[in-house]
Amino acid sequence: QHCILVGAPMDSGKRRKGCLMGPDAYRTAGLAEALRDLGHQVSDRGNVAPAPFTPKDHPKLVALEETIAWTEALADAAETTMKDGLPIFMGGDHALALGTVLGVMRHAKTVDRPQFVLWLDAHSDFHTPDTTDSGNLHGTPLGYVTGREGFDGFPAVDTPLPQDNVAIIGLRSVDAAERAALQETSIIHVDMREIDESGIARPLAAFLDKVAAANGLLHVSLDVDFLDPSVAPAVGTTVPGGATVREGHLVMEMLHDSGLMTSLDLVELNPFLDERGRTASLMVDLAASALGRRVFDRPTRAF
Ligand code: DIR
Ligand code: MN
Ligand code: MN
Ligand code: MN
Repeated sequence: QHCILVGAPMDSGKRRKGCLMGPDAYRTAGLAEALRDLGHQVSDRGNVAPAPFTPKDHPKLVALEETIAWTEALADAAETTMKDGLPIFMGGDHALALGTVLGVMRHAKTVDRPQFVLWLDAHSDFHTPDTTDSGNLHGTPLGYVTGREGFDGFPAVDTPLPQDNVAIIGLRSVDAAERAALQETSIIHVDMREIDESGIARPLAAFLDKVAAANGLLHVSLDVDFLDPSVAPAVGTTVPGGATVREGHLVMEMLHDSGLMTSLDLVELNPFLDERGRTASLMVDLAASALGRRVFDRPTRAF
């Protein structure tokens, strides 16, 4: 496979700064080398920059104009790189997915295949600029790409992502407005309780079967806070009770076995909050599992 690394040092999706160091942390932690060791061709296209913008003060929203500018640039970058291989977007905060998911959706339309999105996150990121309490637009990308209203000034989402094509796994922090909206949708939402009760493989396998049956493209958006803070502390929005290292690898290895993943976001890493790059290294190991690193081959799925 041709893996294309794209740096997205976007830091405008929330108040706390530091995610802009994410792309270089992944480079330092050896993401390209890890993927090459698996036999992949790897190119690093450097970092994307936002389109020009003029910041304005807003009573609630943080860095709206900058976030819109990044969305435009990243949508273009995503659409372009999808033609050439499997893009891995090295974030940057989760607001980068406003652009990357829009871009992969545009690409999916040109190849006439349905787009699916797997969101691995403690949070549902289903706000709109109207419903957010924090004003942090990293809490809005799933609202945007599924066509919720209120995204004035952002690129138009001509063909929204169907709710049925989205699964969120790892949930344990959902704001009241998101919860109310989400429960009205057909978006698959798997919380930590369901993972505790049934295991993480079951809901993931069901979703992957759905993607395969539709011959879909699959974008995976991995938020560092999907993982438990004890193993992945370098993120500004830690929530206790997250996925274990083994659950993370299981998800990634299943994604590889499925052969379905066509693009990947690595988001919310804030290297400033870490010691010795341990969270970056874990994220690199997870990405390697998604691209084929394994202990033994498993020719058939066990469930
Ligand atoms: C939080 C989002 N619900 C908010 N937090 C996120 O600010 O609206 N953290 N996405 O990763
Ligand atoms: Mn998120
Ligand atoms: Mn999150
Ligand atoms: Mn909130």
